[in-house]
Amino acid sequence: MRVLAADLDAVARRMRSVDRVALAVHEQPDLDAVGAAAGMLDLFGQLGTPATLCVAEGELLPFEESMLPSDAVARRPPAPGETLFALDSGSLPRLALDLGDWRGEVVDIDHHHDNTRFGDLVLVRPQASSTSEIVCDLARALELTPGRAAAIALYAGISFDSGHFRHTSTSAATFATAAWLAALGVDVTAVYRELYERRSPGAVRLEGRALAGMRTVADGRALIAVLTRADYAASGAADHEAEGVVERLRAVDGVDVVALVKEQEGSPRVRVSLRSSGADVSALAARRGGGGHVQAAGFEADESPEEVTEWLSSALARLLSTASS
Ligand SMILES: [Mn+2]
Repeated sequence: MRVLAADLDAVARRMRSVDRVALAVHEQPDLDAVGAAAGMLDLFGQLGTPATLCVAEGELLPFEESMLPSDAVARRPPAPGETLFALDSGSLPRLALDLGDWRGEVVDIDHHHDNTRFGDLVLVRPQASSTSEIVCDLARALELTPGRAAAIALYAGISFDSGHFRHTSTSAATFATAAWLAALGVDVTAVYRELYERRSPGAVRLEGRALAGMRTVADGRALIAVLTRADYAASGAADHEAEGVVERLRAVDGVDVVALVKEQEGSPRVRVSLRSSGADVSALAARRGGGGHVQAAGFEADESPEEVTEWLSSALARLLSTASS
């Protein structure tokens, strides 16, 4: 594929001229992926261009019922002749989509610093808080304002990816965009409640187990928490309910890197989430075939939680002994 540098206006121009659109998001889509997709669907709707969010069978879209129009989601690959807008995905294989033998134009819109620049048109802004924020930039370049439902989804996407406006990716532009969305009628309190205050008792119990068993590495500069199937069973929590744990670990004073090792029900056996306040955890994740952002990354492994934890302990001890302190 040709790789062209594209600016915001080039992608906005392409959005105006394209005939038929397939949108795609990364596997295990998060709220930024869904928010960006909802925003793009709304913009293409206003432009009068047919657009469908194409997702592989079995991929769960969070808040799908409330944030995405039901007739805009299809469990199929892109159709011939559709231009594929890939959202929030660092690479083509990471898409929650089996492209099969589909070939066509690809537009890559993302904020991951390790994005492989895979599209015919590439709009990658690593400094953006979220792909949802970039979609808002596109809306303004097109002189369009998202409808209220799309504005809510975009605001939710920004809130989610920025850790509710506190990660280092949160800039003045992020706040300006959030203000713009709030002015479009987003009830920011309602979104906060919906995103962060709907935890189940099981999720809180699960967090308690993870925190109680956490281990310290490198004199407390790294923390590792492990959740096994037994922890999920004892707390009565579902797989996706471990989300708050890494953030809780990260809030500990004097900690540079935190890791959460989660044992899965099926395969891969283990998923690891990494967060840091400076050290490059995406490089660490890449050594195990994973990736992500400098300060937020992850990988998967088929070893036992214990084996992965041992590997992490020594890798983190090495990383923090070489990193400037
Ligand atoms: Mn994102």
